[in-house]
Amino acid sequence: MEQQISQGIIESYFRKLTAHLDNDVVIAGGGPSGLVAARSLAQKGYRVALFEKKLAPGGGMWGGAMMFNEIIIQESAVHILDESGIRYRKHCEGLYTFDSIESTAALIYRAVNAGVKIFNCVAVEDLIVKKDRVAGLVINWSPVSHLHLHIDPLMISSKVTLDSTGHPSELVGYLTNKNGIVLQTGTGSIIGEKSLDVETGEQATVANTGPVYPGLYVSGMSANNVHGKSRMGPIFGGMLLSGLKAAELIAKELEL
Ligand code: 48F
Repeated sequence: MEQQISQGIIESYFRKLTAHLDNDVVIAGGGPSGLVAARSLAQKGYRVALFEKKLAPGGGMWGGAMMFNEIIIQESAVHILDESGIRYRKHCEGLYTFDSIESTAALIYRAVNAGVKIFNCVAVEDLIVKKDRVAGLVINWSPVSHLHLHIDPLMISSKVTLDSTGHPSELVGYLTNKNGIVLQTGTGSIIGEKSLDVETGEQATVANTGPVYPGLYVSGMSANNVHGKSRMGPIFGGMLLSGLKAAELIAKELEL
């Protein structure tokens, strides 16, 4: 019995991992924008793997604002809650509240149920860059970097990569710090996010979602950090809409 339990877990995990050594899309970071993008791409029929360095995907959603586990969303993004089966209530004209636990769990479930394979506790520590194009991820177990263990990583190939690592834009950082390249923003480095402004931050999150280098897209707060736009605090419509936009743009590139 004990041997069968171990064998079942090891075999099914490695079946899953082996099936995702090569992908249409790899996503780094399982916050709201990454989860929505992942689900939408899987629903369109693409092979999608998402790598999340923490034990639980969900990023900045679980804690709501200052650990008050409620989130605000604007009218224009409510349709994503409807599609995900997340309940909400009207707070005032144009703004709705919803439970951060129900919604985070729902976004994770919907992504996996649509066919996304999520690998948690796995940190993306670098990119594969070939012939001036990002061609996938370099990954390692998160505890390896926490414990500063000197252990080489593994590689995951992909046609397109999405940086949805939130505020630090970790993938774009690896690309610019190591390769001396110029991003499609016209700069050779991340500009860095500005202080909080809800309206411009929300608008910029969606506007700046897109490619920043051949093979590499940004979504969510990563997009604002790369382009030097404002943070917006605990309003999440822009994050969800950014995920949808990233999926649409990536699907368009993959169709070509
Ligand atoms: O930060 P996060 O939730 O990203 P997002 O989709 O949403 C931002 C909002 O949560 C909030 C906000 C809204 O007003 O400003 O901050 O842009 O999720 C990012 C996820 O990426 C993971 C991280 O643990 C988190 O779950 N992550 C970060 N770096 C890595 C990573 C990495 N190198 N490898 C794997 N996962």
